[in-house]
Amino acid sequence: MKITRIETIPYAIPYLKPLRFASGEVHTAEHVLVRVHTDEGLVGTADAPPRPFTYGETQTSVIGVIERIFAPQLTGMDVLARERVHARLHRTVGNPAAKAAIDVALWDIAGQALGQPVTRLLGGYTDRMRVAHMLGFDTPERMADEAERMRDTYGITTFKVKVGRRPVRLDLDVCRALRAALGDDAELYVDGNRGWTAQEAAAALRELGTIGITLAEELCPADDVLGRQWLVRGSPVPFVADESATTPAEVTRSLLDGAATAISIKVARTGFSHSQRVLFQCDGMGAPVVMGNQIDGQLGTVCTVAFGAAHASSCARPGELSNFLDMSDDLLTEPLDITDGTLAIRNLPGLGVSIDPDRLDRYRQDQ
Ligand code: MUC
Ligand code: MG
Repeated sequence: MKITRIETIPYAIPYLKPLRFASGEVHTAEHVLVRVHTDEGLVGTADAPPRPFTYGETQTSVIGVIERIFAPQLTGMDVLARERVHARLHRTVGNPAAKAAIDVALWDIAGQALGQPVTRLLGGYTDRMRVAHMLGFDTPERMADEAERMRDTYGITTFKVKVGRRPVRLDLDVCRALRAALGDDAELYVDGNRGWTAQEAAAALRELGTIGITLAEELCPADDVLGRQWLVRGSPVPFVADESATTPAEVTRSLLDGAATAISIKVARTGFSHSQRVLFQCDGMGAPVVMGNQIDGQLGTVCTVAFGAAHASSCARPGELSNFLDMSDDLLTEPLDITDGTLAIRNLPGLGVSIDPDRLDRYRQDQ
């Protein structure tokens, strides 16, 4: 089966409330729907969420690199020859969301062709994951209200709290308010998106120790090499690399250099193939992983749960699978359903998704 065409459709769906964090904010999901067509009529689907503030990609760059560089190189190639496809893709540096979307779409086609869910092809470990909800910047009261609503409505009891503001006490007040509102049973962890210095982060970690957190993510820039190593050495909880370790090689460097002791895996930036490389590397090195969220809609979330549930180590802790709840609408025909704090895989061939044509017409920006 051969690739005949790669279609890119820009679309925009507003958020009900913006997600704010130390390195940026998102008001509208301005993503690109990627469809890989084949000579046997199967079509693979994937979502590319560009994050200019983190990886430098935009909707225009995703469409440009796929149309001008990747599609001409991949047209005519065997859908199942993923290693060869990746060798072509990686002649071009960067562009993680564009490359990941092509990889995901190829796995979707493989699953459809074999009549098996992608999650089974990846590893088939279990059928669901516990969900962690990501809380963007707001006042302590509003963040605590949101967490309580997520707990009461969806049964979610794990929260990733965005931190990295100045003064540092703004975020410490939030964490205290969350602990008071949710009690001792809730799990809290923090993500600074590089907003603090190593020194600010070290002081915050001392306070956070009394509140009780389980992970600390990107509290200071990894490029502050010595400061970051010093911080990670003294951290009382696993220190997660997210945007500073986005390729298998960066993950190795980060773990060996002491810039992190745990890794966030995002299917939106490493697809399924390279997410698996990262995961197996972490397994081999004894580093825990978190299934992260690149502010994904439902299609991206289907991919994250498919990957997370496929392996024991990727579902050992809750995955960040709920931020699509903040979107005003979505493209999927069958919406995702979080119950009892868990999200189930789609037990259908491929990714098991279909795109609602009316909604795509409403939100696409190219017509
Ligand atoms: C995260 O974990 O940092 C914020 C920006 C992005 O690309 O992902 C989010 C969440
Ligand atoms: Mg992060």
